[in-house]
Amino acid sequence: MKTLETLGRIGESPEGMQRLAFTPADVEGRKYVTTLMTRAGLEVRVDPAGNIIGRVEGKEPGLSAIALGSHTDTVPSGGKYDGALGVLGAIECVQSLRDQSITTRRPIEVLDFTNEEGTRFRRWLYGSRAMAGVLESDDLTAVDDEGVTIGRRLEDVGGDISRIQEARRQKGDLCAYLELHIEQGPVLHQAGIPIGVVTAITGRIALEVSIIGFANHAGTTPMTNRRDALLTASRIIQAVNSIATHEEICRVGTVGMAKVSPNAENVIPGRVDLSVEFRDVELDRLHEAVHRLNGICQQLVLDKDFEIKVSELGVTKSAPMSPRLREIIEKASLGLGLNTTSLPSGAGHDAQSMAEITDVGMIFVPSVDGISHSPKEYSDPEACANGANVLLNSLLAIDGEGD
Ligand code: HGY
Ligand code: MN
Ligand code: MN
Repeated sequence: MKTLETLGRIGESPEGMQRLAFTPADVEGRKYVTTLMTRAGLEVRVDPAGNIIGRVEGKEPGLSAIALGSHTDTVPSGGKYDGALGVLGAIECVQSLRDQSITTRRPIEVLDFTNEEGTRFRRWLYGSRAMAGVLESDDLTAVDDEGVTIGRRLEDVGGDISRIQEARRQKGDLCAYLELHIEQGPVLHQAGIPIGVVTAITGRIALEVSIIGFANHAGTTPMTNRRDALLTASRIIQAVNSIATHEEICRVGTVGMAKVSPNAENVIPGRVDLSVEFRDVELDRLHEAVHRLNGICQQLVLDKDFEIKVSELGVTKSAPMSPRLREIIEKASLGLGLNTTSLPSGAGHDAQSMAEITDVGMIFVPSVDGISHSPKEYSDPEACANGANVLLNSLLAIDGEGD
């Protein structure tokens, strides 16, 4: 709890956590994590994708490592537990083993992934996708809203875009990846169940929708002679919501960002850029949602004489969790007298990238009132300790496999 509170003060503001990837607060948070890793006896390195990797060798050389991790970047005005609990909980496990002079058979790696949230470049799970070898070409040339390239930002956190392929780990490097995370939803808290064993992580399609109308004088332009980009954008926002609610084409649809130009109260908006994301565990439902949105935009172009561009920024496949690790997490929880339930994750996680190269398992602990990506995000000390203990005992069970 002490390390969570200390990290929770790095990048804290009255509106919540502002420790966005590549900001000075992110750099400071990474320094703190590195100090804790070193104190726990981990050998620390930063890979070309900026991922912080702490490693301690095991008793038996040549065995593949067990990895534990998550991320420490936050969304704007976010909470103190999303990601942080998983990284600090993992360090706590290694620290506890060291305090009790327990050396595992296998090496252990603690991972703090770069830019999991993807807020600035609209490309999430960045560090874990680099480690899994699933970055796409646009991921290497992305430019943020200040016109700075991802390559330049990576330098600020010790990365090197020219060598980013070296961040890739091969299948077999790791024997398992475990991630402790807050649920970020209401299920565990409402049911009063302390541990969630994740079954699968949702898929997601991220889009940019640009509506180009015509900026004109708000006072002199007749209502019948306007191409108001924000008015048309409001119809698209309504459509995104309806695709997921009334039409039930996919599980959720959200417009989280809207950039209005020229953004002046006395100018009819000439252009609006919207972020759109759809999520569902079924990829074909995501493609169907995009197809439906494209149809609605084409109709608006015909009716309203607008230019509307829909560009796909990224598709993230859903990932099933390993049955082997689900059983280990389940047994570790029950062994600690902690009830569990199995549930899917509506949030995305680095574990879904790591599923490309190793078995993955996720441990959820309750989020009070299911709130997350908000300064109101809270998990109580007992929940955090339960999660860390299940993580530690799952780690030991994996290490004891094959005996
Ligand atoms: O957006 C998400 O689902 C995660 O918090 N990155
Ligand atoms: Mn998040
Ligand atoms: Mn997270």
